[in-house]
Amino acid sequence: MSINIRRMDMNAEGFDQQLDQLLAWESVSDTKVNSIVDEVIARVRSEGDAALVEYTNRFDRTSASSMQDLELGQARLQQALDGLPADQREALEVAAQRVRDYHQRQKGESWQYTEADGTMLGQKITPMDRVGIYVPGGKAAYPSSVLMNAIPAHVAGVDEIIMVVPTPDGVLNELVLAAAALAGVNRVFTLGGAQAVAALAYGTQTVPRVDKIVGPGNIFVATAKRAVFGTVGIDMIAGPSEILVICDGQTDPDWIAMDLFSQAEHDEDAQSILICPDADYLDQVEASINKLLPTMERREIIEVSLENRAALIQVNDLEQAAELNNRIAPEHLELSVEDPEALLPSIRHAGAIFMGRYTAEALGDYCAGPNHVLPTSGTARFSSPLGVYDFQKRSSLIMFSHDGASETGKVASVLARGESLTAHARSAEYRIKD
Ligand code: HSO
Ligand code: ZN
Repeated sequence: MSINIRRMDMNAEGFDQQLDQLLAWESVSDTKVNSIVDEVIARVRSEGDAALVEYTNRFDRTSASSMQDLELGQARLQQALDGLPADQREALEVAAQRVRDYHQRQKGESWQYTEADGTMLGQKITPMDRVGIYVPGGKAAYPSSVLMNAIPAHVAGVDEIIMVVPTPDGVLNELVLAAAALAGVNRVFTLGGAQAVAALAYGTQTVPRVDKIVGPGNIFVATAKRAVFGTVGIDMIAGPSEILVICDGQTDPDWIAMDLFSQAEHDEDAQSILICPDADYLDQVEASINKLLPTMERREIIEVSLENRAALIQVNDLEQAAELNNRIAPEHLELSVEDPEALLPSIRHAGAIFMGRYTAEALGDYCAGPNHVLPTSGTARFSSPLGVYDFQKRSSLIMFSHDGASETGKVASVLARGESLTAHARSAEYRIKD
């Protein structure tokens, strides 16, 4: 039995409408979830640790008697790292090192310059004091995401990185703890859901309040992050994974089918799109999909994802493929073509661009080096991968010499009087030389 995948032709009538339908996805906002989350946040704010212990015992079926039972020390993280099979430990270490090397290059530097009259202007970069990293529990617990969220914060110079991870039924994920040990996480609390987000945002007797919360989570976590935004910073609210492949029709179709599966297996809402100028090649990839699907462990998820949200799209040429990519602005773009560098100037919007037939997107998810936390749902039009810059902030520096204060003060005085703000004007005028 073959599965049903949408076929589209960019030059056919009605394409624009079909494309809108294909891309339609809205993050769910549920009034019932909102009211539960509001109540959880309010109770954590007013009762602190006691509410955290109660919610955790209830939602995660644990039997903690105090917050002491919900914190893991550094020794426990190190124990997880030491207990890993050698191949897993080595892979995790290589990945952590590659991610660190890449992110080192993103560090922003402070700068300043001096004008002729001695006035100095500049920009000072300061890392955040403390950040919180949310790591989902259960089946969506990805050690790679611990590395991708914590390492940029560590490289930025954040003083304290606090991780929260739910442990349903008290079950700990050893790989997640090992990744935390490698990534420079300072404290770990086995908390999850809206209560963990509230604890990080407002602080409790035991959990210190942070300046920013990053990391993916379920609808309760996403709703709680939205609710505390403003009190703390948050990263983007991620939508389902997406992959868009532009292929010239010369790559082994099995490779492309598997690349599409690799994002489809994340969840039923994930989106996989292939664009190619060669209709026969689209047939070949479809045949590969049907051949390989029965061999996949997560075939049920892949099948739903492909039937609901995948598309095989024919275009005239690679330039038209690039134009379509720019309308979609995908999270991940694979340029599976002979000369990806020639096509690169035409690509304007994508979270990450994987160039050439050998560059499987999956490598980027784990160990290429760049971050795998990327803008989804078309937001690559205006936002960027998670990076060191998300954990640093900028302060402006201004220092006038007496000459500078006098000259520039005259300008300020005129503008202030134009706004009828006399204190501003006089404050500047005091410093004008006679
Ligand atoms: N592709 C996901 C990240 C990930 N993949 C983690 C495997 N593990 C982000 O879109
Ligand atoms: Zn992935």
